[in-house]
Amino acid sequence: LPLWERLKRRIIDGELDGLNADLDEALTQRPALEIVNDVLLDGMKTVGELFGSGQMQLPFVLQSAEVMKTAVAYLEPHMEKTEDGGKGRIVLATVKGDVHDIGKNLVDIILSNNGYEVVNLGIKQPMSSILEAAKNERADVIGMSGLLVKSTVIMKENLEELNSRGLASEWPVLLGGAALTRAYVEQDLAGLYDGEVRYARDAFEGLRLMDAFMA
Ligand code: B1M
Repeated sequence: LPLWERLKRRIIDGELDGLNADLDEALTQRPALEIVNDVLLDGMKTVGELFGSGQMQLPFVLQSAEVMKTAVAYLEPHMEKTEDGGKGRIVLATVKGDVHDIGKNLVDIILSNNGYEVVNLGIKQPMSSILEAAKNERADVIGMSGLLVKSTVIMKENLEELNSRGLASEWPVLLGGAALTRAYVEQDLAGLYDGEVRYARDAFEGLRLMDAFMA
């Protein structure tokens, strides 16, 4: 198989052997971020489709996710960085009940490489932990990720909690993850949240929105 097809296949098949050699070759031809976005994420998309249609079982999805994570970790040192980390600080978490963290961790990488400090709390984070970290770390923004449909409901509850504690004006909120839609966030959730809440389709939109929040 040609290199790009082979890399994509590695994600789909969960095949770690020889991954680094292929990534080294890829790095001689394209920037690290492009390899992630155009090749590896394309593989994850196929995994999602196969799983969704019942053609792939969960343990294999887990293997694909491991290869994806390994590849991103290998490529990260090759990604462009701006030197200054002082543009602002975001507390980032996958919401309660949700273990999906590949997208969240990509957001972490893109923001960290572009001048933001990221306090990455990990997965399955209840609002109490997110709030505590936002306070203790003096965060400028709260970022929540979630891929399950039920996570979209959790996000709504979290915003309602910020409202009811009178904290909505403290933190603009950035939301992302495959189960969300722009309309749900920018119409439904924005309508109920007393502060600012925005939807990021991908990590780059997340970066643009951070820049806008901090402007
Ligand atoms: Co799960 N899973 N999974 N899974 N999984 C989905 C989400 C699903 C759509 C698959 C499907 O059915 N087609 C489906 C959800 C269905 C639904 O809710 N309606 C699903 C399911 C059902 C489940 C389980 C319930 C399966 C089960 O146990 N029976 C279970 C849930 C466990 C739980 O959370 N409690 C489960 C488990 C898993 C694995 C552990 C095996 C693994 C996750 C491993 C890991 O993350 N460490 C996994 C995976 C890999 C997927 C799919 C295949 C791929 C997700 C992914 O990593 N995509 C996924 C299919 C899909 O998404 N269509 C699926 C790549 C990643 C880069 O994209 O996270 O969307 P994403 O991030 C994007 C943007 O969304 C955005 O930026 C990123 C790109 O730049 N973004 C943000 C994300 N967060 C952001 C935050 C921001 C800004 C942007 O600011 C704060």
